[in-house]
Amino acid sequence: MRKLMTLEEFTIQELRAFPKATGQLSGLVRDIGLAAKRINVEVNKAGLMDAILGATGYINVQGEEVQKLDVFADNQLVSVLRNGLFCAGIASEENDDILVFDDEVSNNAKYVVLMDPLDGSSNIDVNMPVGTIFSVYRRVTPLGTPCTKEDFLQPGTRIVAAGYIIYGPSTIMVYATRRGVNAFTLDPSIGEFCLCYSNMKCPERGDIYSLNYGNYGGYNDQIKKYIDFCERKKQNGKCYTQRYVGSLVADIHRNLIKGGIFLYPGTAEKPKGKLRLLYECNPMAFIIEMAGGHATNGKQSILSIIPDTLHERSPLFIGSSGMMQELHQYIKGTA
Ligand code: AHM
Ligand code: MG
Repeated sequence: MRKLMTLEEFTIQELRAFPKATGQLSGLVRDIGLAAKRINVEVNKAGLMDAILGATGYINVQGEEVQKLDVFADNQLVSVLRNGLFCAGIASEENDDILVFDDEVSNNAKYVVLMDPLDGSSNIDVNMPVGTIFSVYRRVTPLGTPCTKEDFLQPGTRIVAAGYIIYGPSTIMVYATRRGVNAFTLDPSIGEFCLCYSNMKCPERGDIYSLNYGNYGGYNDQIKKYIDFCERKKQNGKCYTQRYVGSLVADIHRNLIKGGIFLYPGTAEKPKGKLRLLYECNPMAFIIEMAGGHATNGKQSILSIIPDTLHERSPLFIGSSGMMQELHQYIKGTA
């Protein structure tokens, strides 16, 4: 029988190959994997439980209604990371400010974690995929002291590792470091994430473009022209296809595997669009770039943006490198 490598075995193999590594990052990712399994259990039974499904009635710092599962996911991640050994503090899309763990062990931890505990939560009520997104940064403040906001307001170029978990027909964790991108499917029979795609590469081209068409009227002329081009464009004799789940993790996961481009441009009303730089754009940009794709805000690489605030938003254009080049010709007006 073929033996599948678990996430734990995979991270141990990586450590064996790099004896100087301390194992802190691997430990952190295994902790996130544990929280993801707990979130997965609740997401799977969401339709059964009125107590979990639906809104809490609270409004989060983004001015949106918080779903109960968002709160559950946030609590699980905070709890494993707070009780673990490797994380000095957290910034979460669900919380206004950073959470500094501030105890002796945590103050000596090298890393901070930024996360969107349950992205696409408006999909919960209709049983569509949702996801958890995370990124890990090495702190810039001295070890032995509590982490500060400075540790979190770093550009994406400083990301050490990032990943997402998609709770779909199966539950998959995609995990990227500078050494590559790998995906692990949760095997419910043993309760472990098992390696299913190693060294993932985003195809240089695909035939999928993905955006919220409802915002078309608010886009600038360059973006409108690019979308019009997508409507006419053929790739290998096939027309481009428009696909939009409305759950970033699902839209990016599909494009990572099949090749494609995802756009969330700014509009006249919301020039910075909707997506959050630190919790959504940066981790996705890191994953896609480590897989050979590109991500920009239309003017510069997403990962090079120096953040001013924890919850700032950014337009996001991300996907297959060949399709991103095409888009940029339209943005620059040279197409
Ligand atoms: P959320 O963090 O409140 O769930 O919002 C983020 C989600 C993304 O998953 C998705 O890409 C986007 O919002 C969809 O927005 P829209 O409904 O405007 O197309
Ligand atoms: Mg989100």
